[in-house]
Amino acid sequence: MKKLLFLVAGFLFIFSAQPAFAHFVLVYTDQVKLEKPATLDMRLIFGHPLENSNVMEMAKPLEFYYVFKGKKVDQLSAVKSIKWKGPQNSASAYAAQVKVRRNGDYIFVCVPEPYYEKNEDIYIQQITKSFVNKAGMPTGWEEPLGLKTEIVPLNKPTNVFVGSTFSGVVLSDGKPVAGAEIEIEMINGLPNLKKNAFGKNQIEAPASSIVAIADAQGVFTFGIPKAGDWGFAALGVGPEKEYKGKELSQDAVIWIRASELK
Ligand SMILES: [Cu+2]
Repeated sequence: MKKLLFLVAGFLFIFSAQPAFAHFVLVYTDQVKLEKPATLDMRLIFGHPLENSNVMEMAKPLEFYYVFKGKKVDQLSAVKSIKWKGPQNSASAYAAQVKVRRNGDYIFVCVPEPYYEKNEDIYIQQITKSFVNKAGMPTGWEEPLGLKTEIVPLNKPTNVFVGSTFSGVVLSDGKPVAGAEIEIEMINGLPNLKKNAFGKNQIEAPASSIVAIADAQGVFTFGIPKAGDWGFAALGVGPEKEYKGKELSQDAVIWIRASELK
């Protein structure tokens, strides 16, 4: 009996020791609404954006590209290794300079190498999308890209306003995922691309994670309470469940930019 109690206590300890906040892959650039041709200064980072705690090591992504009017434009050769600083540590991340000339939607996709999470003894792979638009012309932000798993936006992701809502559909192998669990975070410490560092927190992170559950059609909605970059991570929804003999959580992540109506 004593032994059993010990075991139970041990399990409780393990579970309570889990971090309250999720990991998020960030595909970040300062300006997502462009007027003129530009070279985007982009960063690929793996961290805890709301808590703004430790930054995690990121291996070179397996894929990095954008989709413009249905065409995939590879950007992996533009990716350079950097160190990214958080308030607690620094870790490997990536920078890329991406030229944008034509008007329309640029949908960026990062497919990272699965990350081994020691605390849980599992691999995590977050297939991540973010959006840039030039000249306000819509050219397909609402289209699925045919990724293994992805969140398809139901609101224009570069033009969401505080006090309105954002909805998305969670897809795995192109099919809606009923009841998907979605963790929601904003980038609390604004990224400083000159210093390659997160800034100071703008708000106090809530004591536990913000979560939405998708309905039977795989749709979720969230009311946007503050301007900034909001990330949505549907956990473990991807079709691949195993990597190197261990459990794989293949997640779909989407980033949107919300602003205040003035
Ligand atoms: Cu973490």
